Amino acid sequence: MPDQTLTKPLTKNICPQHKPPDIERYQDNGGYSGWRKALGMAPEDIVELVQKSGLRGRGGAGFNTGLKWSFVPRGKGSPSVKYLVCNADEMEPGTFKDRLLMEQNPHLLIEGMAIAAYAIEARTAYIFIRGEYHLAAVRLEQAINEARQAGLIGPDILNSGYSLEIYLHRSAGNYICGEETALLNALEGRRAIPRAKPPFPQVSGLWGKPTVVNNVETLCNIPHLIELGSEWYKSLGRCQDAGSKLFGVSGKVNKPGTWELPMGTPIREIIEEHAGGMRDGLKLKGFLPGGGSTDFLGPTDLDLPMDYDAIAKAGSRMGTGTIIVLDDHTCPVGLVLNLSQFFARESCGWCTPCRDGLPWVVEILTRIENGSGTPEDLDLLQEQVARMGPGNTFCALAPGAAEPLQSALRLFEEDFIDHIRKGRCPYR
Ligand code: L3W
Repeated sequence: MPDQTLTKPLTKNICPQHKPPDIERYQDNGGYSGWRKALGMAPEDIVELVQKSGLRGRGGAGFNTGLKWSFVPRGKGSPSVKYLVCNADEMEPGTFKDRLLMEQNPHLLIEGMAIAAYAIEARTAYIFIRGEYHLAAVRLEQAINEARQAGLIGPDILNSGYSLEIYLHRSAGNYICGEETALLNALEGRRAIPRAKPPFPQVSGLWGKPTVVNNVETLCNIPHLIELGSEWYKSLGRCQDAGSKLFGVSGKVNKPGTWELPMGTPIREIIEEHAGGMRDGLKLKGFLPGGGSTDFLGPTDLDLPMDYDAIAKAGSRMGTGTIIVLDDHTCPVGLVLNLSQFFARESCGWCTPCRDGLPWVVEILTRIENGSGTPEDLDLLQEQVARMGPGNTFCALAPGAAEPLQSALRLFEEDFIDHIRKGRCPYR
């Protein structure tokens, strides 16, 4: 059995309401030992170890992290300049997990970035952070300075011959900046619109150079994984997916929050035990398992484990792992309208289905919610869902925005019809 204190490797140093550990306390608790170990390993071996561990990207898509790193060209004839970018533009509705890590354990992210950059042979790394995350930015700047002063980043790290600079870049602010290629455009000072893929950033990314973009939580998994190995990491999960995960719950539960739990923890356990169950008198009507751009699931799905494949099999996505609970006193039409307003406002306007489709969806949903909707509006919404689907847009924003809408139309059809029939919102 792994050391009990390390079954929660990401949040082990976190004490809410307190300052994060400075570099001394972080190192006293074993911090930077993963980085010291990594510096004695061949970069290719680190990539192989991470790939074997089964770590999947925690930003929403769940792509195998080591596999992503393995696409970066290396060896003779490969570009000498490569980049690592940490995606800290956390803005998915209902998602507040990366902020916790950055504010409360910034050195863990710096250490994970150092190892990842070394593994892909990058000598420059950026943290692209959401503009509103002021406290996290201040604490990260401080951690970067401390790590540089301690010789753990900067030139010729610990006499290894390897050098790395880490820069913090504050986003000007827009959800689309979190899409990896729009993020790269923003970093280059261009308009933040997504690029066509392929080529994927691992081959042609920032300024056309090989670039790996990883989410904050993904990178925070790396130090312990390197220190304790892939078998240890796999053993943390309660399912075929490896590791621990920050799961969150928002909505009308008793204790909304974020907790580090084994991958594969059943949804019921997360909502009932960790989030304290539904508030008095309310019943769970449905939930979005992984942020605002995932499909609704219903009460019969509560015993599913939170793992990528199980949730996909049930018709949704684990996304960021942050559950939004819908109770039986909250209007599902209003909830989907609220999400659609967000996605419409945050669209970059590059593709027609997103730029024009989302405001149209908002218009129709507003009509229905206000009591002037017609049965034809439901057909119009279905048409929009089809137009915004995968393959019709440059990036996942519109297809993601379509997910809660399409599943709400199916699971809560009666509610939509009731609004139209009664000519008002029955929840008001
Ligand atoms: C090489 C291939 N690389 C995929 C890489 C790709 C990227 C990663 C995931 O959207 C989701 C989205 C949101 N060769 C590759 C390849 N890659 N195929 O793998 O790629 P992809 O395309 O599956 O997803 P994505 O476009 O990165 C991310 C969802 O996350 N989401 C949003 C979260 C938002 C936040 C936030 O606010 N910070 O986390 C929530 O569910 O809808 O589906 O690196 O290069 N053949």
